[in-house]
Amino acid sequence: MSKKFKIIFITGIILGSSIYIMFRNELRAGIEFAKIPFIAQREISPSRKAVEVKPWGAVSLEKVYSGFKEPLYLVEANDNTGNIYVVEKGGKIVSINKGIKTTFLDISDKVRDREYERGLLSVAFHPNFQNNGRYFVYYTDVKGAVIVSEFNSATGNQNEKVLLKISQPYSNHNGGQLAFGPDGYLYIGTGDGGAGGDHLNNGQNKLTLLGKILRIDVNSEDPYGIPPDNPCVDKTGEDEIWAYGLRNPWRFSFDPKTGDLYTANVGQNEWEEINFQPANSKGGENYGWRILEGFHTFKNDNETNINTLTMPVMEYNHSEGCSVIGGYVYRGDQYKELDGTYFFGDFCTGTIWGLRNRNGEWEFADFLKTEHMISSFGIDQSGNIYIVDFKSGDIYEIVPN
Ligand SMILES: [Ca+2]
Ligand SMILES: [Ca+2]
Repeated sequence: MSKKFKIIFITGIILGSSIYIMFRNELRAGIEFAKIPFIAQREISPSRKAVEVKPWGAVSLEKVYSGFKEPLYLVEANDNTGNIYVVEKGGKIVSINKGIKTTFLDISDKVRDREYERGLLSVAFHPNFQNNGRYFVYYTDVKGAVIVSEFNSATGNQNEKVLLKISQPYSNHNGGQLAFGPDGYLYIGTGDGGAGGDHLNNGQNKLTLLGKILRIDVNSEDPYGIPPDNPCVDKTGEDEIWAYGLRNPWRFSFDPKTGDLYTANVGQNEWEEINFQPANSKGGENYGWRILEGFHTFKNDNETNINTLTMPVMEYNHSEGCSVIGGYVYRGDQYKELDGTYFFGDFCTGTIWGLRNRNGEWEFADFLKTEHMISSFGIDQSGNIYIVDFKSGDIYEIVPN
């Protein structure tokens, strides 16, 4: 073999293996690889902000429910009934109470779920659901557009009221989280529209609803009102925007005690991140995508001053996972040592981490290594935290050892 040929041959193998690793990770994450451009010239530094420590409590998983089909989410309605609601990707919400399952909503005929990241993605119950029966769902419709719509428990799958319809340039990165904040507004996480590298630059563009966290008022106008203190009201940008610069905030949640917002933002090819927004935030944070992936420059074509961006509080590399799955802050009564611990995980490796702020410093620990394909975490009215296993259809509770 000539020297020149050897170099070409070895380069080919290295390039081939990197592409294979990327392809495998994307496939496992259920992300379309084909449209992802090859990114070169990355600045990689070891920064991950939160410091790794030993777990500050011992937990294990206890199987509590099973038999769901491709479950993606679990939540309670805080209506004192004890009903747990599990969202199935194909378009059903199943309620379970004392082991009895009931189909709560079936909109399978409205939902497109052929692709990995499409389907019925989450539900949020109105804070006054117990009295008004109102709830909100997030799904991709038959044409692939993201829909946020309202239903009422009194009328089943009839009388759908569409609040938002956001067309999607690609099938992946559809966001999917709905949650009511402590302020009573509905927060909505949208993805950057898909493909790879956010080549349409939606995350940084405030004239699109893609790549954002939105905040709307479902208690004022029809179908919804804009909270007057949203950051883009009377300024350039869509009035629904609360925060921007996100790639795919698949899951976010509010600390049930403090109201702080934790957003897990799924990364491109290298870094998965957790973002923290204190409860007293006025919104308008730029979480950096596509300028940054985690703490690292991804594509800063306008030479944005990165000091204007809100950095994550933690990141991890694709050597430890492929797709971050945001969870919840534990505020239950069972285990005082874990009070204030934000549990989250990874879809590919099944690792479950805990993250907390202690005396102003962020620290994290590996709490559990599991074999589960974690699609989501869930929480009940008592603050117990669950994991949803997409593959087996089982639900596990995180319990103290
Ligand atoms: Ca505006
Ligand atoms: Ca970021």
